[in-house]
Amino acid sequence: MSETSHTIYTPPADLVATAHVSGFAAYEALCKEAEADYGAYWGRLARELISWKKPFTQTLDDSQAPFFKWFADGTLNVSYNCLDRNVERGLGNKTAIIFEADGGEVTKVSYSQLLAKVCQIANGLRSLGVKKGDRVVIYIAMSIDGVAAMQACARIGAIHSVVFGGFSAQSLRDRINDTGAVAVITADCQVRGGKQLPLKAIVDEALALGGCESIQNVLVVKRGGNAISMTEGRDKWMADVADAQPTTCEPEWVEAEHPLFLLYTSGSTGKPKGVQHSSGGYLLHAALTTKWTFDLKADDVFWCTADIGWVTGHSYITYGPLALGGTEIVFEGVPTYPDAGRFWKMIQDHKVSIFYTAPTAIRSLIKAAEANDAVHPKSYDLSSLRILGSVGEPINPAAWEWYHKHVGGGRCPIVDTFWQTETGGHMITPLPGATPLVPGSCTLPFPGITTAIVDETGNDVPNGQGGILVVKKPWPSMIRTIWGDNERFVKSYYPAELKGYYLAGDGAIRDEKTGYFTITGRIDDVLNVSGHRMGTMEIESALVSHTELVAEAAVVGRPDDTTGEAICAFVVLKRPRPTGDEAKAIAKILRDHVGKEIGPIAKPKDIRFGDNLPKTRSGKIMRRLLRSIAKGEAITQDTSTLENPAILDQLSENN
Ligand code: 6R9
Repeated sequence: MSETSHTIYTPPADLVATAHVSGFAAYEALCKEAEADYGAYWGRLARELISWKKPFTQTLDDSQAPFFKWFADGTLNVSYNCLDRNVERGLGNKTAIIFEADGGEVTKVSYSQLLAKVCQIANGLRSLGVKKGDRVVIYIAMSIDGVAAMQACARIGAIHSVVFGGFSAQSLRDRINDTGAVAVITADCQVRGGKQLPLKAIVDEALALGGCESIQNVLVVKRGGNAISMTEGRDKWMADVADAQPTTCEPEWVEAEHPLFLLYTSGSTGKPKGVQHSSGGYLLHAALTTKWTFDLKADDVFWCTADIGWVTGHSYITYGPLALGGTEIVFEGVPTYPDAGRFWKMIQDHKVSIFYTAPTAIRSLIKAAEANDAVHPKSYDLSSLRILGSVGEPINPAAWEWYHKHVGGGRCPIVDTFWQTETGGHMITPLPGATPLVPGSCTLPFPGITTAIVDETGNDVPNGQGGILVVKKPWPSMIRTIWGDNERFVKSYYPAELKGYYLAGDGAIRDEKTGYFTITGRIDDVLNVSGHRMGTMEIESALVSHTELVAEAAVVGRPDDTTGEAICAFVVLKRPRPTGDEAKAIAKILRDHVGKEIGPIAKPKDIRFGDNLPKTRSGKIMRRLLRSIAKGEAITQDTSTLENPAILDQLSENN
């Protein structure tokens, strides 16, 4: 359970004076406008923020709920909205992206240059036969090329699916297979923390695993110049495909509901879900939240530290800031290289004014700063900052206060933004010039978003009483379906007992007096490790796929000071229970195996071996007991249904 503090921070007067949403009354007025005529509210904003090729005549179509449609008879192009439109309104020479490489080299591109690059890639993709509706998997590190590749797909109506560069060949294969992609865009390598890590070689490995027969082309961006193998007929250098192409490219005008991208995320079963987003509704919310939550203005320098492999990178790097004609940072490296002052140095060097990062990064940088003044924010000039943001997991009040005081100099509001891959953009968040802040609370719903807390039957629970977080009405940037699995979409997000509300999968509580929301954590079998969603079942399947060693495995989370939650695995081997050095050696083999199956982020921190797992008489694993053991707590729960009580002592021993 996360706690909230009781200190209240009111928005700074100078910010209130100039903010897009200025003062709490303005926030309330927007909420009222949405409540009074929901369709008209979203319709107004969709006309104001997006250029439509063909204007829509209907906002929400709920005739096939929960398969909602927004702005369905309108047509647009997302890349046109992010690039051409800005050039047309005179921002051609404005810097769109300031890219800082791992080693510190800086490259800037203007809106005109980015548009030209995107057009060349788009033309290159078209020349290879990639067309509207085709899926393109992007497996590349943080780069201008990565953002441009996504925009190029959007330009020709191809549906991108970005796979985070930390995922293994097996995970990449599974995603390529599920999307049925025709092409992969990758790089020869990625550079992180001074090291080159392979990308193209992993694509080769993924494709060799089989099941990726739909792939016709692999396009490789040159990053490190490392030796790679090229398969004749299939693999091409991006430069050879794109550089000679014209720098203009007619956009594909697509219907608002045309899928813009698929992004895989963990659910409570083993198989990741391909979350499908639309073009019109998604772009609207990405742009609108960037405008109101971050109060983005023409002269801001915006920096979202997320990777484009996660939804935060999609909405707040590739789409939102560009749709508004903003200037943003794209950073290739890691926060601790060459030292843990890197973020602060970059804020100083680039005069960043809006900074958006994850609690896990803040917590690890606090530790480093407390140990070494040289990497403490006080050793840098951070006076350019005006707004700070947090995303991905609950931010504990102590980390919030530190972030506010030492990074924000006590002047900058922190927007603690609650949202999900499925929601496309912010759902519950303060607006910096409007909402008084309480550390540990994501405060109130974004105007027009109808979050609520209910019980198992969908009835509202009173403030002060925790429950299930739902969204009562559909909203423009919501998930449209799980790619290829409408049934799973309905089951996961619109369970029959919840009265047609969207089920977020998180628990939450509202403050009795203020109605402020605090997220209390997932209510399903999904863990949040350093802000990354990991399904316990996914990790369990990875463990049992080591068929030589593993008979059975159960995975739970336990609280961790830095990463929020840590993965703890209980494993029954096909051989006698190991102890001491043998246990350590096998734990390493299994950790590496999970790294290979899913990716390094899924490696369990703790692996414990038992002769068995605690089970009910009907054979169900009692995870609540495992959670207590993982935390090192005494077992106080009822164990009367447990078939094999002695196993608890054995699993509690550290081996
Ligand atoms: C954007 C993103 C979604 C899950 C979500 C919740 C947790 C995200 C949060 C937060 C508390 C916040 N979460 N933001 N919990 N406070 N401000 O992170 O998407 O990777 O899909 O994760 O993350 O548990 O359900 P995603």
